[in-house]
Amino acid sequence: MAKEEQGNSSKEEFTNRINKQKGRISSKLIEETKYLSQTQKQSWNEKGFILIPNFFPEDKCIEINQTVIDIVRSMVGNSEEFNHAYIDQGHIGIREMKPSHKIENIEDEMSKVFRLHQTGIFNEFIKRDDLLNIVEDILGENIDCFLSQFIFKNPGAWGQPWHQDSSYFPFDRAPQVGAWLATSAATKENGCLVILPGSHKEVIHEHLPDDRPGSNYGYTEIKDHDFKKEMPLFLNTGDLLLFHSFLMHKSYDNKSNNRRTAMVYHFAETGTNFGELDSPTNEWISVRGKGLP
Ligand SMILES: O=C(O)CCC(=O)C(=O)O
Repeated sequence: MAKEEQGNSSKEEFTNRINKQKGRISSKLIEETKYLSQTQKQSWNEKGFILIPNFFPEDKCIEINQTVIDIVRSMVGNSEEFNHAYIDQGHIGIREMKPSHKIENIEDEMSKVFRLHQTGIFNEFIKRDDLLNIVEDILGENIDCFLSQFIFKNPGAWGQPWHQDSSYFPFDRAPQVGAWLATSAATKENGCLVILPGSHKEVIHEHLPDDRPGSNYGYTEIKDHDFKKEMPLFLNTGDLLLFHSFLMHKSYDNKSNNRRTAMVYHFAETGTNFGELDSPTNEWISVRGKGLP
């Protein structure tokens, strides 16, 4: 089988797996709250997200970006040959499929780094009380962080098409909470996130393979929906978006000459059952409540 056909067939297998979640519903609303303001509660229940401007200091965002670059340089330096994916020191690094027009260093060719939240500044972030208080009002007092990914959106990279994160999470309960921290400014030109407010109230839709040439493995797309009411989120460095895992979202292509970066975490209720075979990118760590040692 030609290399490209192999890629297509594994993309198809991946999409079939994703679509096992089709039709699931997560209509649970926040009722009692301890920490959220009335406006935040309403935003979550009606729109599926909470936006917190200026959540994390800019110098700490720069530190996150630099730490990931150091991880990537060491990861690729430790590897003997050109790879699409790298595994090193517990982290998983994935290269961008679509080559950037501006390559000087290995980080200019990367797409994502997973499994960062066990240590250092990445771990400090997920233990912040001001973050976990909000997550507690949504998920309850027993909380795990199960996924972390740093997203390099280098100049020329495609945006991720419309999707619902729960399509990736074949768990026994929902929702999960995504926390998308802008570690650089996110603009229309450099590929900001775009959401469809209120779409978290819908079921998981069918996701089809992203068939753009050079699109990343794992990108799938909702096509059976009207997205005219899309809302781009132009964010400053340090702004935080918390979003429901059923919320439809995508990101624009990076048409600028600069990298757009984000540190993204996902939280679930402790005790969530992930089925027989968990994704290798997941790593379950208790951050509050009964799962703590
Ligand atoms: O940051 C991006 O470009 C896309 C991120 C996204 O869609 C996600 O984290 O699910």
